[in-house]
Amino acid sequence: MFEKIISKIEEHDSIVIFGHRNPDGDCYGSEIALRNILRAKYPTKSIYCVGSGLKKFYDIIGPTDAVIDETIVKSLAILVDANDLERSEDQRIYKALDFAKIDHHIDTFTFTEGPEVIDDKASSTCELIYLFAKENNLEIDLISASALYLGIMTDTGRFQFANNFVRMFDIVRDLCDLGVDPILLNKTNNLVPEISLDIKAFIYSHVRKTDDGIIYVYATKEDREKIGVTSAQICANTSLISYVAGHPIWFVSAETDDGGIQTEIRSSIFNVQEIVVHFGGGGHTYAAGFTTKGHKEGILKELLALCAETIKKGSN
Ligand SMILES: [Mn+2]
Repeated sequence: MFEKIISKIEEHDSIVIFGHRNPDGDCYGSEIALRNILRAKYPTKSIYCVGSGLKKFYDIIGPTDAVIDETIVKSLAILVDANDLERSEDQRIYKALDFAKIDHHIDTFTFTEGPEVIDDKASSTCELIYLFAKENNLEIDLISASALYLGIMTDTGRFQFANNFVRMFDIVRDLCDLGVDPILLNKTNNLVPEISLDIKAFIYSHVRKTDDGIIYVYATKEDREKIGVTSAQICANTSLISYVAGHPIWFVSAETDDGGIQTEIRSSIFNVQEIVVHFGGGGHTYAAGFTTKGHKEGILKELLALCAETIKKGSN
């Protein structure tokens, strides 16, 4: 499955791993695990990963690397957990010498720079990194195992969502066998900053509903500034308005600093990935997101109309 990726890796002496903006557990976990696994196999190559990572896990899983431009221009860039270069958090990816990609988002056919492995049936990119290691007989050390566990745990909503539960639990079992401490990782993941109380208070007091069955929250830039958080921090809270009976689609939108709108949308039964594609977004069938610019009221109206249409179509 990963033959083309491994031959690209063998071609290059310098490799930099990139992930998406607002990195989550799967993005950060994939980057760290892939870096460590490759470093162990190729001790003479220079191998790094970049991006802001998840600081609360640095004591357990460790930080990403500071990499200078001169390194990137002579490196193979491996993009993980993201559709295309545009979604990379570190936009210096465009300067790289060569490219490869490993991802589990629904293909948007926007990565054309090199070989890629996409499996949108995989629970997480971490699951794919695990399969990559197994296929190539690469050793998974304890930190990499912890990083992979983190990605699988978070991207599956704590083992709730998967296409192949047997494969997912087989992998998780093996990671536990390698010494992963699920209680520690879970506790660390649960830890939230005090400001999350203000975000929750805002979300719960600004819920809007439509007759079509949509539940949503819209935060203006002023709303956000009053709390002192980013649009990404607001949008990370879709689970607070999830699974309300009679409301099969829910989303959280927040105005960005540069005049755009960021949205994270979820559904229990409808394909919301098809909705976000209209706004240049991507993701998974039941969990997707986008950031777009334009006339704010117009975007919200269009988004609500597309959701209503999706519910109506699906209910017929
Ligand atoms: Mn992911």
